[in-house]
Amino acid sequence: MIIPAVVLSSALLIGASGCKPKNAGDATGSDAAAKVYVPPGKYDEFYNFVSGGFSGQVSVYGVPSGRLLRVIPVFSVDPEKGWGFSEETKPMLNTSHGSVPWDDQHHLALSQTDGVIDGRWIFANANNTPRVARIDLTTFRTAEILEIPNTAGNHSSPFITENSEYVITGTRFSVPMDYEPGDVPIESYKKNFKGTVSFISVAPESGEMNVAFQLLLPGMNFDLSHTGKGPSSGWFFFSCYNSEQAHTLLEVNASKRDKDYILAVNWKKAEEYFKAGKGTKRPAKYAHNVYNDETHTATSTMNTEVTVMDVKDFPDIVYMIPCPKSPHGCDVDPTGEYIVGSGKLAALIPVFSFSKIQKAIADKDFDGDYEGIPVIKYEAALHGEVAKPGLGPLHTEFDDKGNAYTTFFISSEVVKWNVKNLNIIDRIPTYYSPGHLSIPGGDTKKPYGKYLIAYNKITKDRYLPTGPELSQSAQLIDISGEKMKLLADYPSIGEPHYAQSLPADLIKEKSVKIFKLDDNKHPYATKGEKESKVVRDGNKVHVYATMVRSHFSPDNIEGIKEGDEVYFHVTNLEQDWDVPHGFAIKGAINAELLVMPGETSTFKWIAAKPGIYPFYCTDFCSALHQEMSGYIRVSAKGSNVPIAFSLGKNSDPDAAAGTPTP
Ligand code: K7E
Ligand code: CUA
Repeated sequence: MIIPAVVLSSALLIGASGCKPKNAGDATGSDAAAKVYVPPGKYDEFYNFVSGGFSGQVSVYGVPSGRLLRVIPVFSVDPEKGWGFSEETKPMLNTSHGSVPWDDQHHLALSQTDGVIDGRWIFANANNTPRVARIDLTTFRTAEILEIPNTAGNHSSPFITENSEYVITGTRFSVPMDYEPGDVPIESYKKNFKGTVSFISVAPESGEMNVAFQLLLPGMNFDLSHTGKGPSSGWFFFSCYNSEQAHTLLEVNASKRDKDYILAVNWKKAEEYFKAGKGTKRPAKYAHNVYNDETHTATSTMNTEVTVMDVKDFPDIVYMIPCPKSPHGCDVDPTGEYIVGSGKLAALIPVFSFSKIQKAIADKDFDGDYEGIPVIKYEAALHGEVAKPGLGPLHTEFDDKGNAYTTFFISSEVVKWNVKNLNIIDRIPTYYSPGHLSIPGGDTKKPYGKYLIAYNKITKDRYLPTGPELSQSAQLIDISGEKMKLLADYPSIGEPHYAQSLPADLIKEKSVKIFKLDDNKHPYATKGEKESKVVRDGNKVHVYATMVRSHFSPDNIEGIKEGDEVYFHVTNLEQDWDVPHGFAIKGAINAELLVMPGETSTFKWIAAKPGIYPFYCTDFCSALHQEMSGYIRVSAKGSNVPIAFSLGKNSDPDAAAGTPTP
C-alpha cells in the first residue's frame, strides 16, 4: 500500500519511523504466555495461511503458537523443494511471457460453501505477472496456476464468492487491452487505458479454474474487493482509487479528489448476460498450468480467447459509490448488510448499507455518472461514519459478535468498533504500522472470533537486530473479551499482506501422507529396483532410478558422454509418511529434487565435461543416509564406453586400482 508522502508527510514520518506508541513492549504476562503455549507434541487450534508478498510463496503457521509449519512454493522457484527446477514443475511457472520464476503474492481466499470456509482449497494472487493459483489443502501444494489476460497488476485478487462459484480479480494498473494496439502515448490514458474485472470459474468437484468472462471498465486503479453474502449475495464490491486517471506522480495526482469510489458489481446479473451469450470473444494469450497428482507432472496450455463484456453495454451490472480519499480495504461484515470502505487518507470510516444501496438504485438516487457508470449519492448509500477512528485506515475484519477491527497504518494500531452503532470500543497499539489483519473466518459468514493477527510492516527494535533488514512481524491479539490483549510477536516470511485461517479440524485428517506407488502414472516411473535402467536415445539419456532407505538403484552409471542431456527420473519407493529422499549432483546448474513417497521427479543434467560426478540424497532419511549416494562417469565425446549401470557390484577392494578404460 502507498500513502502519499506529500499529503501526509509528517504523519507518514511518524508512522514509518515507528514512533513508539505508549507502553510499547509491554505485552504480556504469564496469562498471555499460557494462552499461546502449545505443549510439545500437541497441535495448534488453527492453520494460518499467510501471503508471502515479494517472496511469492505462501507460508503456513500454527495459531496460537506462531510456529511455522510449512512454506508452500507457489509463484517463485524454491530450490528447497525443487519447485520450478524439476522437469515436472517447470510448466507451473509458464506464462504468455515465457517462464516467470518470481512474483508478488498479496491475497488469499479459502474456498467457501454457503459463505463458510470449507477447507478444500486456498487461492492466491500474483500481482506482477497476473495469475491466480489454487493450492490443494490435502497436499499443501500448488495444484493450478491460471494467467489472466487483459490485466496488469493483479492486486485486487483473488476474492471468492459464497459457494466458490467464482474467484474474482480486478486490475491495479489500467492498460490498453491485449487485443488493442499497446503502442500508444502514455498521455492517452483516458482514451486507451482500461481496467477489467475477471470472473474465474471454479469447477465444483475438481476446483479447476477458467477465465469465464471479463468486465471492461474505465481506466483507474482497482484495489481490493469482497463478495456480498446473505442479503448482498450475488454482489461484489471493489475499492477504486485514481479516479483522477493520473498516469504520473500518483501520490499527488491520484490524491486530489475528495472521494474515489467503491464499485458495486451485480455479479449474478453479469453471469446471466454471459450465460445468455452476451459479450464479445476477444483474442488473448494466457497460460493455464495444471499439476496432476497421478502423473506427478504439470502441463501448461496456452488459451487463445476470452469473453469481454463492456459495462457500457450492460447498464444494470455496475454502480459507483463515492468513498472518501483513496479507499484501500473494502470489507463486508458477516451479515452481508454492511460494507466498510477504508480511505487511506480519510479521517473517518464510511460504512455503507446494502439495503440503502438497493433502494438508491431502485429510486435512481444518482449523482451523475462516472464514465457512463451511475454514481449513487453518498448519503443515499451510507449507513454511517466511524468518527475519529485513527490515522490511515487500511483493512477491516469482523468477529462473531457484531464488531469490526480496523488496522491503522499511520497511527500503528488496531481499533475495535461496533458495526451497527459505529462506536469505538477499544484500541490497541501494534508494532509497527500494520497492513492487513486476519481473524479466522473474519471475512466470511462465520468468524471464529478468538484471535486476531496483525501483520506489521515495520519491525525495528522488536527483535534482535539482523543487519539492515528485519523480518516483518505478526502480532497475535486475543479478541475473546471486550478489551483486546496482545499475546505474542513472531517473525514472518517475505512481506505478509492478507492471511486467512481455518480450524485445524477442518483439514488435518484429510492431509495426504503418501502418494500410492500403485497409482503413480508418471511415464518414467520405476516401481521396483529390478526395473531400474539407463537408456540412451541419441544424445539424450534417460535414467530410470529408484530411491529407498538407503540407496539409489542404479548407483554406478557409466557410458554418459560429454554433451549428453541426462534425465534422472527418480521414483521414491517408500510408502511411509514423512520419508522423502533428495537428489543432487556435483556441479549441476539446478536445485535439488525432493521426492515424496510414491512420487517420481525428473532432474535434467547436462554432462558438460568428462570426469566422475557423485550424486547423493540430500534429506537425512535413515541412519545410513550418508551412504545413500552414487557415481556417474562422463567420458569424452568420441569415447566408446558403453552404457552400463549397476547396484552393489563392488570391485575387490584389494585389487590394484584399475586403469582407465579408453
Ligand atoms: Cu493492504 Cu496488497 Cu492487501 Cu498489502 S495490500 S497491506
Ligand atoms: Cu535418502 Cu537420505
